[in-house]
Amino acid sequence: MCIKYPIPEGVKISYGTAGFRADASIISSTVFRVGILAALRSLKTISVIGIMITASHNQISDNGVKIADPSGGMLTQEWEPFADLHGNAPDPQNLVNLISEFAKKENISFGGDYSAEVLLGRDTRPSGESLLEAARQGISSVVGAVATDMGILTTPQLHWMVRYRNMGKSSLETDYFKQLSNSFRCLMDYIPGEMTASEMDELIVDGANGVGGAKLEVVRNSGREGEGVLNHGVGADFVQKEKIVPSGFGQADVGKRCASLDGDADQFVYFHVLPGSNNKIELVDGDKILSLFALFIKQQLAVLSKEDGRQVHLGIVQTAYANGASTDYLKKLGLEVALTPTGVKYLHEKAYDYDIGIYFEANGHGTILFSASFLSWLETRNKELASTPEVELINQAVGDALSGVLLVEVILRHMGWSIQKWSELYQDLPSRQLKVKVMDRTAVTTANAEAEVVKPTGLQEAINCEVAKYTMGRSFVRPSGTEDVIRVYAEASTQEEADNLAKSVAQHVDRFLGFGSS
Ligand code: G16
Repeated sequence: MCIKYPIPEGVKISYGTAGFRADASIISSTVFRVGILAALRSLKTISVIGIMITASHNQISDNGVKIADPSGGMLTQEWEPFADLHGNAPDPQNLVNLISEFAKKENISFGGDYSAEVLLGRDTRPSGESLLEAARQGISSVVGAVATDMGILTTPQLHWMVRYRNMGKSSLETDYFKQLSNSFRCLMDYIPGEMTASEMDELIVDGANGVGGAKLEVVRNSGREGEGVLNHGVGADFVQKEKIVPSGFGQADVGKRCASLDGDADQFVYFHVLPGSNNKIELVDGDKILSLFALFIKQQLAVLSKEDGRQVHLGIVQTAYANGASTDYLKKLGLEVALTPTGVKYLHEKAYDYDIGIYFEANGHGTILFSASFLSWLETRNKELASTPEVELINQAVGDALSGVLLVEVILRHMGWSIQKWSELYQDLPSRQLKVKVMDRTAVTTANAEAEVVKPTGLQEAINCEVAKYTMGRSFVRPSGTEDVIRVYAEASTQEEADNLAKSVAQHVDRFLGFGSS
């Protein structure tokens, strides 16, 4: 095997929250190896696999790679340890040995009747084209494997294409848009009555200067010439963490319904601009999107239960970042709430436990999953309608900002709610998120869905002491799986207290693991 992409001296990139991610200048060798891995996965599953070249919410100089499994979800967690070893295999001999050992263990045979097929997509990052080429070279180094370049796509579009290809359905980008727009129109048409002037208020979208912006016609921060830099002061991650307007928004937008997508359009949040010169916003984050979806589905299920007596197991999945007020609200609605570690790969898996599983991270990454048995029951029940637009609108493969925004718009219209009314569903507890640069983020290990630090010893006790000083205080720390930082989350009864708690916990993290700059 000819290895055109040797690993740069001293570089080790780990498989993280959503694949591999690093500065674009050092990641081509990893992407090449992921190409091989995806072809192996395709041979193993006798299905089409996807590779998405993106670093999502990270700065423009980073890039990365996500792998879509046959269902359209993330690569199975069982293969992550191999991905880690394989992605860092130093020399050609070592790589070949690893592959043959793994292929033997997994019963993967080369040169059989089935040829591996991998769909490739990339976002708008300048490094995307050459990294896509590295992936293609990796794929074609496996005998007979075929790489198909699907072009510049959002991450959820690529995942959707993989899912639909494996279902034997047409899976072009035009099919994706047709499905979303037809089901959106159909659901809007179901809603009785004329729209009032306030309901017809436009939605203003911030495209993060990324691929989501490029896919929309009317959008701010589209990423087109002169609009600004990807994820720089724009996008869902910035808006959710900083709680201020993204670039291109201001006082002229006070009160209007606005949505921000992230850099690869798999996360989204809503907001409205508050009056005053400090550009503050009222954030409607992933927790509130989840609560809106949960409330709506609960209402629809109550109708079904009355009409057909059908009991449906509805479950909610969140992470430790979920605002405490959202979890209280969902529990008060009588819903079952489960917590998993951060990463849609964990939430998605948990959501399969229910007939309908709704999962969202506070950062706006999530979707709704319907079980096969519930869907077949629904399809039989709705056979006179010949379709289930509520299901078709929702991307079952992965969180999808474009599909999610359309679903929010349908539900707000159905409820007759403004963004202000939605935002008042419950009052968020004030919170603050900080990042601390450390020498080695892997020195932090956690337990209990990331709510507790196990290592380094003594850090959890220090956090407990800080939390005890505040009313309704809560704080946790965890290593990011997408950036080289430790993330700190704190909430308390006032913003000042949440800020102070986050700051003092960040100081402890710095004292235990950092450079002593806090
Ligand atoms: C990825 C994951 C998300 C996660 C986010 C941040 O999103 O898919 O589940 O919340 O990273 O992860 P971390 O806190 O470990 O850095 P994306 O949109 O960046 O691919």
